[in-house]
Amino acid sequence: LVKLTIDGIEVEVPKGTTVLEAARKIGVEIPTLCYLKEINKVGACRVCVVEVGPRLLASCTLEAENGMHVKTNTQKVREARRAVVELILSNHKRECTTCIRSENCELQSVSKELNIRDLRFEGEKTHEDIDSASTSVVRDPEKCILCGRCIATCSEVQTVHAIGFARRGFNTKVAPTFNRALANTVCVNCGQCIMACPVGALYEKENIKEVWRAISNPEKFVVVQTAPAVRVALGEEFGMPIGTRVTGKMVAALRRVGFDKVFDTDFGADLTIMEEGTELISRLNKGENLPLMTSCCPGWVKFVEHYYPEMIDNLSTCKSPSEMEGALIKSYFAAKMGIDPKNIVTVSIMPCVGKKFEGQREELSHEGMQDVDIVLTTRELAQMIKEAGIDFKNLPDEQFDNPFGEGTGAAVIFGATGGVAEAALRTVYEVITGNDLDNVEITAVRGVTGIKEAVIDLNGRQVKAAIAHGLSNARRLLDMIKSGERQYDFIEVMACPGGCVTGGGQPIVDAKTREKMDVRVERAKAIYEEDRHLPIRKSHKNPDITRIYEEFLGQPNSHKSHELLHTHYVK
Ligand code: HC0
Ligand code: SF4
Ligand code: SF4
Repeated sequence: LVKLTIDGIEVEVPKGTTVLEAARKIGVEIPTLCYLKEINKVGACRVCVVEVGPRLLASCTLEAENGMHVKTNTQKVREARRAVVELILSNHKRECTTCIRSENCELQSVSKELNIRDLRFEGEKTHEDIDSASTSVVRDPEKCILCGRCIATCSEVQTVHAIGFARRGFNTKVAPTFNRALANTVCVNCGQCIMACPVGALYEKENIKEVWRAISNPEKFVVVQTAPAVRVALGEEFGMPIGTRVTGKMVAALRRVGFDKVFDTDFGADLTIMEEGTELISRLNKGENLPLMTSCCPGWVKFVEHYYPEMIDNLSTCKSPSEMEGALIKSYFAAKMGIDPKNIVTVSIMPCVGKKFEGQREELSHEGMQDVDIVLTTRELAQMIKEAGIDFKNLPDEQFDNPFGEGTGAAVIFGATGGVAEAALRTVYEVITGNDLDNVEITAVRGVTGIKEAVIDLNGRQVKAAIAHGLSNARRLLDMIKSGERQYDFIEVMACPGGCVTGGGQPIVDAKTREKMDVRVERAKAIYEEDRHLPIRKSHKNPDITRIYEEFLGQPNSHKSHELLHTHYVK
């Protein structure tokens, strides 16, 4: 332990603690911008300066030492912080009222905290074009404050290295190499850079207008489905605490927004378990293309295509749950309703910006129609609800529509890392052994450890599963498999750390809040709570799933299933 004083208050902290962390411990607030817990700690922006003796030092990188006397609230400190922020603002495209991050901008909050009213350094500004070629991520360099949080996320957390600092001095900027458009790089569209950005320099490609247009077109039958993770985060956009479940209110809101049918992607998730579980059993029997790798995360699929093309055949041929459901809406459901599928618009509400890319992949279409036409993020849905003047917090709870409104507990846990594996194990175990699984909660695959493992005994055969979330962990896992250090039968990967609950399309949580709580854990708790509250917790026990096989698909992995629910990625 080391002992120091901050503003005259004595504080004892473990060695290695920074002055910033020590100050927060005793309730002394120090503003930050470039600092992002466990991801970016570079002391670059210097808004967190404190006075130590005669010197001003960045507290986010300053290690607490015995006998240190730190002052955080002196004239010199306040002036220095103000100067830093004024300089940033002098070269910032200040369109606060129309900015996508208005009211959720860390630069705005810091300026307000420091009472910045007029700028002393108004001068030349850098001019850069907006890069909006990507299906998922838009970059506006004129709003970038060069904090480096997105770069650290892309490089360290995701090991994708799609963006970096380019040029020097006044002209420094964050960009892909050779200043290419993000769409033409190795970017996997995970959107984690958006979650790290304190300002409006990175944001999702908005598709709200297309959805309003479809809804107001009387020719179009507009069907919406919502991913598992959306229901545990949407409430945050309306001021509810992190980890609040709002499933029923979300359904009510979607009806009031004007969708003709409100379906649950959970149905697609249960279907995925039937198809992927059957695929796993068949690969285990043949000993082919093992480990079977999940293919429901578009960020992960693209990562494999770029970095591990030799393992593409290990990917499951299953389309993602939302794509499967889209395909069924335009075939089974359209026929049932007597609607020409060309007049159906399928909208997916996802916690993800990569799903926007997925939606447009030609591998995920059928008879010239995309399975999913438009993908909106959780944030975009919240925006639509606000535009529609809906009082979200006071909505009643409503139920999803049939025939794709029934999902099990196994489906809802897809939204947290380990969930797909747990759901698959619940079903595969019962199908193969013929025994009932008494305890459906497979805790070994839960939690935020980077790589998790589980072994399950299937009639004497030990089936080994591994789960990774965050692409740096996925990379470690694949490298261990390639080197022969580890062997598995099944692996689940989600590109986003924590899985979809903390996907790139979810409500953005500022650095200060991220310091105090693990958002992944809080939202996952809500997901597991939803699972516990559902009457059916195994995909193969979903009566709507049984019905669609009886009425339409035949068996899992049948010819019809292959035509509609499976795809193939090529090198
Ligand atoms: Fe996910 Fe999904 S669980 S990818 O993370 O598999 O986006 O929530 O919708 O499709 O179900 C995201 C979340 C989904 C899909 C499901 C899967
Ligand atoms: Fe990197 Fe993901 Fe952002 Fe692409 S979307 S630049 S891969 S963090
Ligand atoms: Fe999208 Fe989920 Fe994959 Fe993140 S983990 S890229 S949110 S599917």
